[in-house]
Amino acid sequence: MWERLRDKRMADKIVTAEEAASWIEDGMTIGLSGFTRAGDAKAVPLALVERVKKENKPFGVNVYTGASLGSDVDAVMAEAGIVKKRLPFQADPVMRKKINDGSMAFVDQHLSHTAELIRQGAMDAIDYAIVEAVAITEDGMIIPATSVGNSNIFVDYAKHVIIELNLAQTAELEGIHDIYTPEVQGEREPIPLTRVDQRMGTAGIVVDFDKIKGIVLTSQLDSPSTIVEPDAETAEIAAHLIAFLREEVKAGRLPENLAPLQSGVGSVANAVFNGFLDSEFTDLTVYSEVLQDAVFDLLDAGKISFASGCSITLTADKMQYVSENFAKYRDKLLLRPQEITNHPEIIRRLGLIAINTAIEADIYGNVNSTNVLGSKMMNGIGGSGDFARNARLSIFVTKSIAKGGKVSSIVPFSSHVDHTEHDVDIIVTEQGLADLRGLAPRERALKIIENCAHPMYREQLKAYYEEALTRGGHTPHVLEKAFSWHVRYAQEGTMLEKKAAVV
Ligand code: 0RQ
Repeated sequence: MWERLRDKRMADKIVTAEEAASWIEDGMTIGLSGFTRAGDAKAVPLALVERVKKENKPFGVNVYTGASLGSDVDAVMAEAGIVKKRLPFQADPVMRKKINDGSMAFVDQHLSHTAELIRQGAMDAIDYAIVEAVAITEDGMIIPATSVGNSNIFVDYAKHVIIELNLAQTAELEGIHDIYTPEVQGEREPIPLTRVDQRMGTAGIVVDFDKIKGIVLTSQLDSPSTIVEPDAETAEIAAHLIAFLREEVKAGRLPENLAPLQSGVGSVANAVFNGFLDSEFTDLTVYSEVLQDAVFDLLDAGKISFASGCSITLTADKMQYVSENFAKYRDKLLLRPQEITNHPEIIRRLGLIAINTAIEADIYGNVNSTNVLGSKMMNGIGGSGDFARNARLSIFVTKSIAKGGKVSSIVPFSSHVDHTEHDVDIIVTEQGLADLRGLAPRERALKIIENCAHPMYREQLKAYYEEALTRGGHTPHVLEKAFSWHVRYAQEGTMLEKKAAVV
């Protein structure tokens, strides 16, 4: 243990998870480490739930994180009803249910914004930062585990800090973090990052010794991701995208090793990255938030030369393999705070190719990534907006239909808009790819319908568009029918019109 807890002054601060949890009071705000199941605080939040259950008194806290948590922490906290407000991202079915029945408040925030809002003092101040670490250095610096997320800003601004020192995570993680925190706005210098593999910060989070209230020793690994293997459709999406990128290289708009790649979470995004395995592209770089399985497959295959992210989120087998063989990845990886991985300044400077996932897109290119049928929260916008607005190429991928064809992912009007038509360059489905750059709305509509919609919905979309044209306008719509597809799905269980269903 002492090779992990190298600052001997800290010895007196070791406490049990139960004792640390006893410090958290009703009405407080806690900032938990964790980004897409990686590097999350596990022991203290779970001990807190147990304590509250035993006490059986009204209790609620605001919970800020990097992104989604693993180890059922979100599920258990939501189930116990102790979360008053949660931000900036979650991906848990139990929590989703509470958010959608209105019993829990959720702020769906651009992931790069949380740090700025905390710095500005524009949200409830953090009482306790609870962050996972793999080591505490001789001079008291916190070495995060498999994610950085918002931990640096939580530690900076919290009144107290609790460290969960995880002895089961590989100690080899030390050395892959680059912690850089921008100054307050108005006094800020340009962020000195011009290359994906560049270091500019410290190896860990610098913390005021007196702020550390407790250190809890833990030994639980991250919970594995549940990515579904690529299927025929996601492989087709990848093939369309790679063919497009090939043409961009031929046209001289991209270099042969492309530009730094970003990809969102989920099965589709992972499958798209998998598509690079069989492609001619090499010497690729990644500047993303989540590093999923496919990134490590591409590193192994020698296709990716360097990957910068904010968390490492892997399936069970991959996690074991990567942990046991971490030495071979160490000089090809960096983990940074999410404020930096998702920073508009850097995304624009590096000229990223951003690949994110849509729930639905409309005929003009507005994308919904969050609210099913316009109102039911799925996970959250995550970093997709940070990247889409600022990338060199903003790409959205989705299967053309969902729910066995009862839902078309291309609709007349997106029932919720996360990414406006102004932020969407390319839409790809298994049917094909629509390059929307430089196209006016009326040019976009036909391209999206022809290239991306499923054949079973194409005529129905064309009929809507033709009727819309009779009303005129820059972005023609039949407003009273714009959401009729969603209404039909809610009432009849399918977006397909009856006459079309018979054909
Ligand atoms: O539901 O599992 O109940 O069948 O949505 O859909 O096709 O499995 O896709 O796993 O890639 O997730 C957008 C949710 C896609 C995800 C989203 C239903 C579908 C299924 C999942 P079932 P798939 P994926 C990084 C960047 C957030 C934004 C982002 C996501 C379920 O990628 O949360 O990219 N992104 N952030 O059946 C109704 C439709 C539907 C639909 C799909 N049109 N209507 N349901 N589904 N399309 C994240 C971070 O920054 C951390």
